[in-house]
Amino acid sequence: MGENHLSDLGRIIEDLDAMGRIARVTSEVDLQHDLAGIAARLESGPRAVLFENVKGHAQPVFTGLYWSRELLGALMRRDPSTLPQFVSECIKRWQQNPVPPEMVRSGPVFEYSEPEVDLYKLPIPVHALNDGGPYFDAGVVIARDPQTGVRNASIQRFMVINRNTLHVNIDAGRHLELYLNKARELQQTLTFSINCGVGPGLHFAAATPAEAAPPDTDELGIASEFHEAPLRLAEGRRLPVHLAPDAMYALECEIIPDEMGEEGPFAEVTGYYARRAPRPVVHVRAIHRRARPVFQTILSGVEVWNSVGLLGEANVLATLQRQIPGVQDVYFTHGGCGFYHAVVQLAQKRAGWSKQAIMATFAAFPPLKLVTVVDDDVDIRNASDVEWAMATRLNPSEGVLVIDKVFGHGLNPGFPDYLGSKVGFDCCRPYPYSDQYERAAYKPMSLDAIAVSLPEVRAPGSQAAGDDGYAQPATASGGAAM
Ligand SMILES: Cc1cc2nc3c(=O)[nH]c(=O)nc-3n(C[C@H](O)[C@H](O)[C@H](O)COP(=O)(O)O)c2cc1C
Ligand SMILES: [Mn+2]
Repeated sequence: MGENHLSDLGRIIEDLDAMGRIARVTSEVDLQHDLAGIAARLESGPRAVLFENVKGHAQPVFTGLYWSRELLGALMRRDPSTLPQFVSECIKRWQQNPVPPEMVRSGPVFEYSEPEVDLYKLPIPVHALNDGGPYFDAGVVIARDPQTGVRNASIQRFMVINRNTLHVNIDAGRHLELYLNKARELQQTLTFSINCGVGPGLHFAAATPAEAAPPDTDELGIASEFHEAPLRLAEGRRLPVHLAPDAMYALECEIIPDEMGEEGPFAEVTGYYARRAPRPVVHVRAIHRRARPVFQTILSGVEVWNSVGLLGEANVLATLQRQIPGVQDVYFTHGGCGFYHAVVQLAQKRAGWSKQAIMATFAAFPPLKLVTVVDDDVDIRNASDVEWAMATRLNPSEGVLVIDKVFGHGLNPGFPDYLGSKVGFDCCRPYPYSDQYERAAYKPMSLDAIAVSLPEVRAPGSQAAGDDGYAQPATASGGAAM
C-alpha cells in the first residue's frame, strides 16, 4: 500500500488549497481573542483558514480542518455521509489486523530544536473572552503505559502557564489518567509527547473512544489505516518518549504525579466554559519543530463534533451493525454538542429491537445523553425530519426510556461529577407496519427537461426598471425614492 497525503499537514494544506478550500488571512491578526473571533466567523464554512500574518510571530496559524464534513469528505475522497462507515471500517481493519507503527530516526519535526524551551515563541492563541490563557488544544498526546509499555494516543487541552509549564485537563476514565495513576504507584514521573500539526489519521487515532480501543491495545496503529502505510514514530531526544516525526511541532513532556496547578476557564464543546480547578502540572523539557511550521489550533465547537463525534458515530455504527439487525446509519447531531445526542436509523426486522438499539447505543458511547431511533424512511441528518418522526411516531407512554444516575460526560452541566440522567426516544413505527404509518410520497421528478422560469426574488418595492408586472407600492419610501 502506498502512503497517501493524509500523514502530513503540509501536503494536506496544499491539497485543500488546490481545491479552493483554504482561506488566507493576510491582515495582521492578534493571537489574543482576534484570531479566534475571525475563525468563529468562518466556522463550518467550506474552507479551512490559514492566518499568515500573526502579530509578533513569523509562524502561521491554521484552523478549521474538521469544521465541515464536506471539506473532510473532499480531503479523504469520500462522500461526507459515508464518513462514519469509512472510519468504522478503518478501525475494524486495525482491530482485526493492526499495522504497527514503524520506528524511524529522523523526520521534518527535527529540522529545528529550540536550544531553550520557550513556549512564548510559538503562536498559541487565546480563544474565548473568559479563557484563562493561551491553549494547545489540537496536539496529539502519545504516552506509554508505565507498566506494559503499550502506547496511547489522545487529545487533551493544555493551558500555557509560563515559558516551560503547562496545566492539563484529563477527564475521568481517560487512558492518560490510568497511566498517570500507574506512574504514581511506581513512584515514577509520566513522560509523553505532544504532537501539534498532524493529519486526520493520527488525530482520529487519538479521538478513537476507549470502547473501540481498550487500554491494552496500541491505538497508534489506527493512523496507519488512514495513511495506507505504517505510521512513523521516533524516539524523543531528551526523554524516553515516542513522538510523531511528521508533525509540525513535537514537545517532550513530563508530569510529576500530584503536582497540581490551576487550569481554566476554557470555552468548551458544550458552549459553556469549563471551570477553573487544580489540575496536573506538565513540564516541557524539549521543543522540536519544522523549519517552517504551521501551528494548528481548534475552536472547541464543530471541529470537536466532527472528530470525537465522528469517531463515536463510527463506534456506535460498528457495534449496532454487529448487534442489531437492520441498523442503517448513525448521526450525532450538532445541536446535541456533537456527541450528546445520537440518531439511529433502523430498518426494523422485529418488534422491540428499536429499544435494544437505544440500550446498545448508550453502551457503545458513554458521553451520550440522548438517543433517538427512527425508521429508514427518515433523514437522520435533517433535524426537522427527525422531529417529524418524534411528533408522529413516538408513543410517549411506551417509547421513552429514562435511565437515572448513570455515568456521563463531566463537561455536560447535567452531569455534575459525571453522574446524571439519560433518555432514549423510540420514534419507530409499531412493527409489523400498518398503512397508517406509511409516509406519503410524490413521484421523484427531475426539472432538467421541464421549462420553468425562476425569476430572481426581490424585496417589495425594489422591482427592476421596465418590469410592469405590478403597481408601485404607494408608500413614501417606495416609489418616491426610486
Ligand atoms: C480537540 C479536542 C480536544 C479534547 N480535549 C480533551 C481534554 O481536554 N481532556 C480530555 O480528557 N479529553 C479531551 N478530548 C477527548 C479525548 O481526546 C478523546 O476522548 C480520546 O478518545 C481519549 O483517548 P483515550 O480513550 O485513549 O483516553 C478532546 C478531543 C478533541 C478532538
Ligand atoms: Mn486509548
